Amino acid sequence: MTGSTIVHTTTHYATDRTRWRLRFNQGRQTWHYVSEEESKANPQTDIEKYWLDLKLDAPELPKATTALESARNAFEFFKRLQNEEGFWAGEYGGPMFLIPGLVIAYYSTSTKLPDGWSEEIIQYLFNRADKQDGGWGLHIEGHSTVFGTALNYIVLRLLGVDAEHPVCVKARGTLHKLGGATGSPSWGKFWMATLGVYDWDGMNPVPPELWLLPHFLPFHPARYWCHTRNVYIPMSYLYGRRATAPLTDLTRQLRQELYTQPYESINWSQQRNNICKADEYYPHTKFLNFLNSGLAIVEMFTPRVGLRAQALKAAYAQVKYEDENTHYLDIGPVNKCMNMLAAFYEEGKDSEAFKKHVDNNIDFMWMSGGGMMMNGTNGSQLWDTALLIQGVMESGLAHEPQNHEAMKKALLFLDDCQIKRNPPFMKEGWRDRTLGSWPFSNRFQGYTVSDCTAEGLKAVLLLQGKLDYTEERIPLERLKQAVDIVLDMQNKSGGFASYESVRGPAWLEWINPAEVFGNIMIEYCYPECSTACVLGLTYFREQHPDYRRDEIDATITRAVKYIHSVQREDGSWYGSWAICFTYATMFACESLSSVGLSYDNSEALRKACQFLLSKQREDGGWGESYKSCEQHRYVEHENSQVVQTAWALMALMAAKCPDHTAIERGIKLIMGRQQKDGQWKQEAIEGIFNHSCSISYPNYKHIFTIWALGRYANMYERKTKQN
Ligand code: LAN
Repeated sequence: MTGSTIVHTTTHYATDRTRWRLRFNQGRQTWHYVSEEESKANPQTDIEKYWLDLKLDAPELPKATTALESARNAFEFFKRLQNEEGFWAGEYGGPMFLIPGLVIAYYSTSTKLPDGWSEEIIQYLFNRADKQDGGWGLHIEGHSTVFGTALNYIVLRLLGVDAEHPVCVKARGTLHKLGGATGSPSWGKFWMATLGVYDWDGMNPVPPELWLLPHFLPFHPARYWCHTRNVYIPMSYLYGRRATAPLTDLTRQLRQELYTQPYESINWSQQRNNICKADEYYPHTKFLNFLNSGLAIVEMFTPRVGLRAQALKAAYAQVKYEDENTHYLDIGPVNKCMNMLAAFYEEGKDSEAFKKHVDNNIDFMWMSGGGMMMNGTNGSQLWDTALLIQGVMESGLAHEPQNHEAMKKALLFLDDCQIKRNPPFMKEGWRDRTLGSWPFSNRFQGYTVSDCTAEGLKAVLLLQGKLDYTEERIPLERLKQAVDIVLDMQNKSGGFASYESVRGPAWLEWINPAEVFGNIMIEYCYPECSTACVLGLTYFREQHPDYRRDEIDATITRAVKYIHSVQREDGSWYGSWAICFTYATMFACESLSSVGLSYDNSEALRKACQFLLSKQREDGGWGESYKSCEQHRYVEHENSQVVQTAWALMALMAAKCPDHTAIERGIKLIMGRQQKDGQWKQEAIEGIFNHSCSISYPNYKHIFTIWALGRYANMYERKTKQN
């Protein structure tokens, strides 16, 4: 195998942007680089032009003078981006550690990238290199790290960019200043080891034997957070068999380019715990280091037969369950690429499994005006669509005739997107039920998420129950299934976690080996997820008061108690899935308000309002930096942000904060930033995960603005509420 022949070498790092097409198929969203003839035959749609930053002919709208008019203009624009299946597609980039897994997996398996990918991935990395030092970070807004810089440097080189290209020279300089690739966090060490440019002895062991342990042990991997568990399954398999791509001229060169000393002179076993300070967010505990030292000794004497062979079988069986349970999409892009590599080593290049993996990678790739990225999931279809519907409903816009079609189409999508089966390998793969739930993206990926199920349920209840022009697409039986799922997911604390209920003890975090993320070992409860569940159940109870009534009542009470219990001294809530205190405080206020609490009768809501009001800026807006999530304290962004202003306003209005002037100033800021065609421009990144990594929710600038403006219109501009 000669690596250099597989991914075609590129000299022009761009494609003809007018030839990209976005296709939809039952919730899947995939970009294709089509031929010139095909491109001519099918002109680009507004959706494609919008996401590619090409000019789109959205007309200028009459200037909005009220919040309602502003929301109406916004939806006029945003409707253009709804597709024929009824959902809103979108970019979901941000993390900078995803593309490397993909490109390394393609290179290691001599698989050719589809047309246009190579050029546009290079484009993306060129655009995202730090303007000052030329490196890359953990995510697009982060400082340069070894993880980001070493791995993305490798990507450029594997895709054919010359080592002496100015972008590579600059990035390499930064990598060396940071101490070279030996200081990479463990996930980077892993990918480099599979490529053959880092020695497996320099990696802390990830023994596949973990899968042979009895389940009653509190540290059994089935108890980990499903994302973490699904990353360590294929990682343990590939580690356990030291799966390494054959050396090529290029990887030989990389061995010399990535380090500050000759490759041959590196003392690998000393690199296991060498993590560059710029990368480290969650340092190893002493306990983990102690454990790893022991495991490293055991590893030296572990033969590749006997127990290890059995363990590899057990680990690969788990890879297979995950693949089969998710139509080979997998829970996320990290395990997707690892499972693809595992399938290659275990089943071979011609296997069905490997081919399915290759075919489905396209679901994660997103083409943008700045090049091609890998999304954090295979999209945010359900999430964005369900939230938007609620904004449009609350604003009353859903009743206006020009919006009926859009609402009907959205309902079709919600119908399609609900998961209608349990995972085929549920028990074996340690999965929970999925029948009746809604996922974050589409039903093929098929993981239940607590709040996505609840938001999907809310959206359906609104569309089917509150509009006189929609038909009942989703029968009560299926709504009950969703309620069953939600009821099952509550934890002892009363709170709701993300994908599953909490399965393992909190001390498992002591063995968090990932260095760059916090709180990843087990599920935790979140005010955001808990709120969605409270409201989902509340909406359902209102329309169907008899089904599991006592349990629903009790669940809501316990969840609200949980939300009260995690309010901070200053009146805020810490947000885990978007930035940060502003986001979670909005959710918490919604919960409390849904049980009849308000500024007048709740100390918690008064404190929440005071907190938010204390953060309002001169210009009337709010702006929080992603650093809040890292540092667990409110950190101001340089500028106020439309999205966060909308969140703060939604919270204040939910709490019935009496300070109308403050709310009005916020609304003015949002309206003032609206463009003539009704849209808002992209500002800072909105989302976060694992306390350290930001992620984009570009549709939020339309969804939450419409929602906040709509709420304002109802509370202050309209005499009577319409819904
Ligand atoms: C997501 C995206 C959506 C998000 C919400 C629904 C918004 C949230 O309320 C619950 C948690 C969830 C589902 C979530 C969990 C973690 C994800 C999947 C992500 C932030 C998107 C990317 C991230 C995933 C872990 C990225 C891959 C990285 C690893 C550490 C494996």
